Amino acid sequence: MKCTNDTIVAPATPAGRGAIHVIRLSGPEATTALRPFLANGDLPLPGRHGLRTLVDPATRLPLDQALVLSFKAPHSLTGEDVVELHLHGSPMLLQELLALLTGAGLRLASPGEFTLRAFLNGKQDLTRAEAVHDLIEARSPQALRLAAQQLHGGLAETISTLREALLNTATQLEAELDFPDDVDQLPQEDLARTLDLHVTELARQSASFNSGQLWREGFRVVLVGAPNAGKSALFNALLGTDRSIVTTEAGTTRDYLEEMLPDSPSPVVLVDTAGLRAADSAAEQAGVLRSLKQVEGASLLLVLEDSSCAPGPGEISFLETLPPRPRWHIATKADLPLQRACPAESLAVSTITRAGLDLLRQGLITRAAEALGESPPSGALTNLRQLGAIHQAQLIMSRIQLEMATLPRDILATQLRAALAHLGEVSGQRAMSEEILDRIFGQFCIGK
Ligand SMILES: Nc1nc2c(ncn2[C@@H]2O[C@H](COP(=O)(O)OP(=O)(O)OP(=O)(O)O)[C@@H](O)[C@H]2O)c(=O)[nH]1
Ligand SMILES: [Mg+2]
Repeated sequence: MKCTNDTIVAPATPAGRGAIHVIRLSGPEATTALRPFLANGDLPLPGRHGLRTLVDPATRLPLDQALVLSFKAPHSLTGEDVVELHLHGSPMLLQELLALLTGAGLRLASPGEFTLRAFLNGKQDLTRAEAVHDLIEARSPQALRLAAQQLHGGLAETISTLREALLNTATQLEAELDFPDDVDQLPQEDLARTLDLHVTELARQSASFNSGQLWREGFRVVLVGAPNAGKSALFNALLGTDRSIVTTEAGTTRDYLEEMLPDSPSPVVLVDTAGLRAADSAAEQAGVLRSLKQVEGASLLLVLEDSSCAPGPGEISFLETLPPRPRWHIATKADLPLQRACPAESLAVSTITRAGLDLLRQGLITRAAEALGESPPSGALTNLRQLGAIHQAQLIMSRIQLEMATLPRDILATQLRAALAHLGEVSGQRAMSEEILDRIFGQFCIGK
């Protein structure tokens, strides 16, 4: 069990030379532990900052002139006593000071531990904590906007509205049971209508995951086709770099590669995959399985066919059995003589003459923009953890809906409470296991 009431310390800025480095301390001993490091021993008042000379406590030799910020519990980021040291951006100084602080009894924080404490101390719900992580990790302006909206409480509010509605129904049923003389029983048809509304709202919320993912991860364009169809060459041509290996040998690409389409106003992620065929070797088979996994998560499939040769054995049937995803047929190697009848709607491209490449690039950008829409979806789910919790609530609600006529109302009320608990997991209102919290906060960087 991780200790949550000791005092932790960590750098809050990336390592390396720069203008400043920030070190954070949080916990009951934050101010006491720092005092020996101050030349004249005085900290700025809580909520204030001040320039201080930092010294080595043993030798009293100066270490740096630092801006010191002090916060008193509960009025701080973590809800605990917090001190921030804004130092000059020297990696050597950072290393030395951290060694002295940990030597003085402070514990080096684990990744995300400051945010975990903020969550445990009720300063931030889980959706906002996850938004901080998404904000830091954002790879596109769209991902940044979505994270900012979630940080502002977009998802937390939506979940709270959903919970409120379910809670009203649960409370009505419980009141009927507890005070049968004072509270009228909700007619069966009204209850059915209310449950329908809850189920519809939950379905809407779970569907919001797709648009949330699009804004967070980008529009995923997966290049698929037989070995040697020209996927890696096209991937490189769209990126403008030699990112993927291209050879005349069939079966060159084994693992998938992904990169953002450069200079695209909407986030487009290009994914190069291993060629699809009934592979002989275990390594190639594993590559094919990975390609199929990528197909599952695709926003759009670019289905490539080499127009300069006849289809290989089983090639077309392999492509036809791919899961249903929006697709765009591409006839590759358009600079060579045509040797096969590609689908009529195919776009002919060549990485040698660059024919069709601008059209393809523009088409991808347009499709991505259409899929994403103008503004970030309000209150959308953005990760699988949140989606899992909503799915659990949906499962229970669908069962209640089906069995409503036969289930006694006290059981209905208990089931509604169970669905409510799952909704509470989204923003962390329900007690969470240490394992789940570790999984969430362990993705953060140290010092966050
Ligand atoms: N003439 C011509 N050759 C091309 C074109 N695109 C790719 N090639 C050639 O086709 C061969 C296979 O290209 P790759 O891009 O490696 O094919 P792939 O689909 O990635 O193949 P795997 O990784 O084995 O699945 C290479 O020799 C390329 O140089 C093109 O537009 N025109
Ligand atoms: Mg390849």
